[in-house]
Amino acid sequence: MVVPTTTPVRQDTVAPPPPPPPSSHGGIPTVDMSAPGSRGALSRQVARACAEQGFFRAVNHGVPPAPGARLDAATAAFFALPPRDKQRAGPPSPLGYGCRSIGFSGDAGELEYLLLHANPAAVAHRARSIDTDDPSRFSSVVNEYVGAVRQLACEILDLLGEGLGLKDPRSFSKLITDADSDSLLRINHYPTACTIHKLDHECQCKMKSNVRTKNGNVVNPSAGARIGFGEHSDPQIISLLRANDVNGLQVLLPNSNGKEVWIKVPADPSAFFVNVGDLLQALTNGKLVSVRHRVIASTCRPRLSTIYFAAPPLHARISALPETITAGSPSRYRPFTWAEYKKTMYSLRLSHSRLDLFHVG
Ligand code: GA4
Repeated sequence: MVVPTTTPVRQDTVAPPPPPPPSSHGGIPTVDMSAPGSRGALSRQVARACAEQGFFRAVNHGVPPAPGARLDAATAAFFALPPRDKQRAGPPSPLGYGCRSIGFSGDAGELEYLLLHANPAAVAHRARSIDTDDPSRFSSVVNEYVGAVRQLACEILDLLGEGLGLKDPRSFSKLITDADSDSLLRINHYPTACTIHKLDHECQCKMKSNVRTKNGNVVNPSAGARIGFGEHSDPQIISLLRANDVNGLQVLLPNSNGKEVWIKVPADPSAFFVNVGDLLQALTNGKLVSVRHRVIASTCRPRLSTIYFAAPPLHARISALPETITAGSPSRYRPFTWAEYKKTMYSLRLSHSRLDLFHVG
């Protein structure tokens, strides 16, 4: 009789192979969206990056460069306008043109920006104050970009749904393709140190480097680094950022000793940087993590970044998907609507860990 030297393994008990570790870009996981290999391996790779870092660089993502280049040209032309012309699109309410001031609680950064609702009717309305010569040209440039980036966001969310083994892998993407989706597009311009001072002077922007809150506290002391956009997590489902070749983005990640450290993200204009938002953390019962990040403005080169914040409709009810709840990991957050979450976030400072307020127990 021949005695087998190893116990045969039954095929149906074999666990799927672990995902290949994403390659690294200065410590930042990189996912090649067009790499040869199975969709299963790709979905596990995306899920792993979103669970471990809440952040990754997507390369070979399939979004053609032309819509981004057209949007960059249109927004750079806007930021080059005299301050008085830009102010026609402001002040931010929170949408519109903003200079230094962020939100309503006294936060500020070394930047100017355009914050737009991503739906075409809202874009058309806002375009009238942004491109007074040809608003419909500006709208079509924005809509074309949003269409292309939303498609990539859906693809990433579907891969996440598959990687997490959801019964309906489209659960996440359905929230952002809803006609009433509350997604936003933000274009941030971080001018050089001397340009922003000129801007302050010309637009008589009351916000200087030290900004005081209602109770008189200094909230953005400019000791050392120029804080372009202070530490925060994105509230929505997922964010896709594309920027020019100027560094500045940093993410807060645990090092090999488990201590959280700021990691500099090397610029890559051809890539999208993807980060998990608070809602995705809540929907997955904390399996995916919403990463804290910030931008340090360069003193000598202007940074231009465009971020698509994919969000559900205001009335969408956010609660952990059943597949993410087990006896050992009960529901961590109480259900809430996106409208309720938005109201809370606008009452708080940028750096607040607002999802903690929805934690049960
Ligand atoms: C951070 C992510 C997005 O830029 C943003 C920001 C929003 C705003 O600028 O109006 C907020 C901030 C962001 C979270 C807390 C609140 C709201 C400023 C602020 C202090 C557009 C978003 O959705 O949330």
